[in-house]
Amino acid sequence: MTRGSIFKLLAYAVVAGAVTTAVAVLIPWLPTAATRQADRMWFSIWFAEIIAIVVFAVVAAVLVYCVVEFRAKPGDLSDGPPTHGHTMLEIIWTAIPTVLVVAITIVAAIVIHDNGKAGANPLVVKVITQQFTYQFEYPNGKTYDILRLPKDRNVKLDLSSKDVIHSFWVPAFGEKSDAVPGISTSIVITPTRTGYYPVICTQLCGLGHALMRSEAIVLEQAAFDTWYTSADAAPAPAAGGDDGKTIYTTAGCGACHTFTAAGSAGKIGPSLDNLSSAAAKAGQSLDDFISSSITDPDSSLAAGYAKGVMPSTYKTSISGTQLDSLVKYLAENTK
Ligand code: HEC
Ligand SMILES: [Cu+2]
Repeated sequence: MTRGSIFKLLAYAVVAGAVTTAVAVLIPWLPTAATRQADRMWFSIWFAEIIAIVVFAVVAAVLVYCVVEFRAKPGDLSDGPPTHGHTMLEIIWTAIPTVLVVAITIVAAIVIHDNGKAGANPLVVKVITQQFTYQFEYPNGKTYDILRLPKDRNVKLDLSSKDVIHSFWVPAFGEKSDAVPGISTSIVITPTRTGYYPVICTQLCGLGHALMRSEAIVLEQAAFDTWYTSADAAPAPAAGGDDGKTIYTTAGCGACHTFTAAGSAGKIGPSLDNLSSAAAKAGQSLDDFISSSITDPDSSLAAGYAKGVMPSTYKTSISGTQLDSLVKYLAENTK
C-alpha cells in the first residue's frame, strides 16, 4: 500500500468514527443515572459502545475505500483478477473480535453480579402489579400507590402480579424486571439522587397499559424516616424546596405540558400558558381552577383530552404548602 492510500483509509476511518461518536454523545440516549446499579449499567453500555464505534470506523473505512478505489471503469465487463484468501488477515480479524467480545462479556458479568447484591440489610418493598396500577407495600404493612425510597440505602423490590404479566421500570434506576403471576422476581437498587422519577409498565398488559404509570420519589434518609415513621404517613414532599418552579420541574409537569415560564414543551396535556380562559370556561377563579386541576385532574377535563392521563397522585405526592406555591407560580406566569 502506498502512503497515499493509507492516508485515505485513515481519513475515512476518522470521519466515520467522528460521525458515530457525535451520534452517540450528542443525543442523550440514557437518562442521568439515579442509582448505583444504573451507573454500572451505563458504564458497561459505554464500554461496548466505544468498542463498537472503533470497529465500525475500521469497517466503514475499508468499505468506502474499496468502493471508491476499486470501482470498475465504465464499459469494463471483465472479471476481476482471482484473489486467494489471506491467512494472516483472517487470523487477525478473528482474534481481535474474540478478545473484544470476551472483554464485553466479562464487564457485563461483573455488572450483573454486583447489581444482584442486596447487602445485609436492604429495605424490602413489595411491588404488587395489577391492571393498571402499582401498589407498594412496606415492611410496616402499609401500602401506597407511590414508591418512596431513601437515598443511599440498598432497596430490594419484590415484584408480583395479581393478573397478567407486567413490567416494573424506572429508566433512571436502570434495573428492570417483569412481574409474572405465580413467579416471584426481584431487583435491587441503591438510589443515589433525590428527585421524582416516572415508573413505567413495559409489558403490554391490556387496554390501559399506556396509562399504567406511577411515581418513584427518592428522599434524603431523614426525610424518608420522617415520612415512614409518622403515624398517618403524611405524604413526603415530591420536590426539595417550596419554590413553585422547582416543584413544577421535579414533579414532572413539564413532561406533559407546555409552559413558557418554565421552558417546558410537553405535548401530552394542554398548554398552561392560557389558563385564565380555561378557568373562565370552567366557571372557577384562576387559583381554584389550577388547584383542582392538579389535585383532581378528572374533575373538569380540558376539551379534547382523555380522562386518567394526568396522574391523580399529586394530591398526595405534593404537600399543601407546595401546592400553594405551585398554584401561585402558575397563576403569576400564565395569561
Ligand atoms: C402524564 C401527563 C401529565 C402530567 C405529568 C401532568 N399533567 Fe396536567 N394535564 C394532563 C392532561 C392530559 C390534561 C388534560 C386533561 C385534564 O384536564 O385532566 C391536563 C390538565 C392540566 C391542567 C388543566 C389545564 C386546562 O386547560 O384545563 C392543569 C392546570 C395542569 N394539568 C397542571 C399540571 C401540573 C401543575 C402538573 C405537575 C404537578 C401536571 N399538570 C402534570 C397531563 C399531565
Ligand atoms: Cu402493566
